[in-house]
Amino acid sequence: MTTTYTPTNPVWCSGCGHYGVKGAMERSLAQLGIAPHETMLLTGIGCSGSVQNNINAYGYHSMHGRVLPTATGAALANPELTVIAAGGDGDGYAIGGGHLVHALKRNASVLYILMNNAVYGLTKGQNSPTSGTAVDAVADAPIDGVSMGLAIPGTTFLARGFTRDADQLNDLMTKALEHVRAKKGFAFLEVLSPCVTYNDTFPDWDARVHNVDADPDYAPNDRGAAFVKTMNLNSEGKIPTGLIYHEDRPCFEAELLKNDTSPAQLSAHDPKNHLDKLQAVMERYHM
Ligand SMILES: Cc1ncc(C[n+]2csc(CCOP(=O)(O)OP(=O)(O)O)c2C)c(N)n1
Ligand code: SF4
Repeated sequence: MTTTYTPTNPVWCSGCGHYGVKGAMERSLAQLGIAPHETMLLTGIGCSGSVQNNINAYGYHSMHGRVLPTATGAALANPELTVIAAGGDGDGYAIGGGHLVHALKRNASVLYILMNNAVYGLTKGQNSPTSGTAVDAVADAPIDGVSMGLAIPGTTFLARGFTRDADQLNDLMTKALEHVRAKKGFAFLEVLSPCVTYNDTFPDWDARVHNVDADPDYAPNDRGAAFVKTMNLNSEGKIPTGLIYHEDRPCFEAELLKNDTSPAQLSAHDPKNHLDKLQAVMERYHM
């Protein structure tokens, strides 16, 4: 008997930016001909994380902030899968911030989509690491994912899209998926995806985005120049979008196995050989 999995409809508010992320994800996967059985989508907790319920692929809903280690494990365990991780700015820049830094540094072949709405949507409107000006009464300086990504030496693919510009977002997501499929490592795509209910940033972001893809002098393979340009844009109150940085170097999986691809080493990484250990761990959690 064949079981067909039909994704449910999203539960998001009308006008939520996350619809645009879901649309771009479906469009890019279809354009590249990546089938549902070749795709695994893992997500964090948040309105953003619920995208996992609505994409026809293998799925896993991780604990809040913990999606990246789990996604890295999936990519290492089954290199034939296209592994996509997704979550919000609370998930990825607050509780999961350390994991993001190390995922950039490690460069395993995973696409990470961080849906930035500058607020905690699911828990009803608290300040997030990117809120900046007050959602709550107290404002502090916002984290900038682009500056952070450029500052980590391991970063190989860094981009920022905006759900308002569906074609650009689709293009960036396709490029990011190609990077991951070619085993070039970790692709970090931050998407400006406004929360229309608790912090409607559409008007502000509409006025401030600056697309570096449209600048013929912008060189996404020059980290230093990218830093200067994006920092200058930030200080002018602009938000850089587009392909910010791209570099070719071996991914973590290639580095891990390059010195030893003997059957013993490959077998040590084969999850089928560890089912007894997994069973023992699961037993410990039985009441
Ligand atoms: C360990 C843990 N801490 C806190 C929470 C509560 N919590 C659930 S979602 C969330 C933040 C959601 O914001 P974000 O990640 O930005 O996603 P959004 O809902 O805005 O898409 C928080 C704090 C939780 N579920 N687990
Ligand atoms: S609360 Fe905000 S982030 Fe959550 S579904 Fe509604 S608009 Fe989207």
